[in-house]
Amino acid sequence: MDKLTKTTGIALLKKLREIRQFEERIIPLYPTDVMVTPVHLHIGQEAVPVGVCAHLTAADTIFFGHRTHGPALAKGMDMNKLMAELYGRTTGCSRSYGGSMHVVDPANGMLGSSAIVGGSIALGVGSALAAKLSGQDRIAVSYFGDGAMDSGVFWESINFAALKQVPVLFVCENNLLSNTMTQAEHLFAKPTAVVQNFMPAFSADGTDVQSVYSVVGEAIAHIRTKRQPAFVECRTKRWMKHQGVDRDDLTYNKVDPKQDDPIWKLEQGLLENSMITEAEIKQITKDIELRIDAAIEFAQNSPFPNAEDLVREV
Ligand SMILES: Cc1ncc(C[n+]2csc(CCOP(=O)(O)OP(=O)(O)O)c2C)c(N)n1
Ligand SMILES: [Mg+2]
Repeated sequence: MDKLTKTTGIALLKKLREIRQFEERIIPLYPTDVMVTPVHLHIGQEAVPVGVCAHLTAADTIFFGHRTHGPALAKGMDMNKLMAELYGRTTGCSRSYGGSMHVVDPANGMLGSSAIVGGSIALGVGSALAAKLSGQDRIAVSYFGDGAMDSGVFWESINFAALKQVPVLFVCENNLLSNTMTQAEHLFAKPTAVVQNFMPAFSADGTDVQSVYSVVGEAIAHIRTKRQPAFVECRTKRWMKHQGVDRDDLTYNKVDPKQDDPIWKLEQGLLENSMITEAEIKQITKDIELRIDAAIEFAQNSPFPNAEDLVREV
C-alpha cells in the first residue's frame, strides 16, 4: 500500500464495490426480463474506471463505449438513474431512450457513450479541443476497449490530438478480447509501442487499482500541466461473457479468482496495513446493498415511456 493513503484507499474500495455489487444484482434479475436492454458487465475490470475517474472532477468529460456501468458509476452517475435506464423507465439517465449502452449525465461530464466500437474516441478529442479553444482548464477522457484500437477513428484521433495538442487522456481498457477475438488476431503491435510516437504512453496493471490510480495520476498530471494528450493502457481480465450475465468460459481467457480480482487485492492491502477492519468492509458492503435495493425499488416504481415520449426528443 505504498501508493495510497487510508482515505484514498477506502474511497477507491467503495467505488470498486459499488460497481461490483451493482452488477452482481443484475445477474439474477436479468433472466427475469425486467431489464429491457443488452448488458456488458464490468465485473473484474472495475479497477480501470475507478482508478481513472478518481482523478477527474465533474467538469472533466468522459466518453466511453458499450461497457458503461463501470465508468458511469465511477464518474459519479446516480445509481437510481442507471438502474432505471436498465429497466427502460423515463426516470433513467437517458430517459429510457438509451439502455445500458447509451448513458448520459451532463452534470457529471458524461455527454454520451457509443455502442459503435471506437465511436466515442473522437468525441473525447473534440471535447478537449473545445476546452482548449474556450480556455477552460478541464480535460477530456476517451475511454475504450482494445477492440477499438484497430479502428480508423482511433488512429485519426491520436494523430489529431497530438497535432493540435489538446488535453485528452486516451484510456485503453485492455482485456485482450474483442468479443471472442484475441488481440493478437486484430492488432499488429502492442498499444503503447506505437502510440508513444505521438504522445506519452503509459501502462498500468488494470487488475490492481493502486497501479491504475498511480499511473493515471502521472498521465493526468502531464495533461493538466502541459495541456497535451497522453495515453494509458490498463491490462485487465474480463470475467464475464462479452455480453449478458454468464461467466466467461473461453479456454484462452482463464481468470485467477484472487490475482485478477481488484477488490480482493485492495482489501488484502488495506487489511494488512491496518487501514481497514473486516467489520468496516462488511459495513461498506451492506451500505451499498441498501443503496442498490433502493435503486431497484426506484426503477420498479418509475413509469415506462408513453406514446408521446416516443417522439419527444425528435
Ligand atoms: C464498428 C463496430 N464493429 C463491431 C461491433 C460489434 N462489437 C460490439 S462490442 C465488440 C467488441 C469490442 O471489444 P473491445 O473494444 O475490446 O471492448 P470490450 O468488449 O472488450 O470491453 C464488437 C466487435 C460494433 N458494435 N461496432
Ligand atoms: Mg476488449
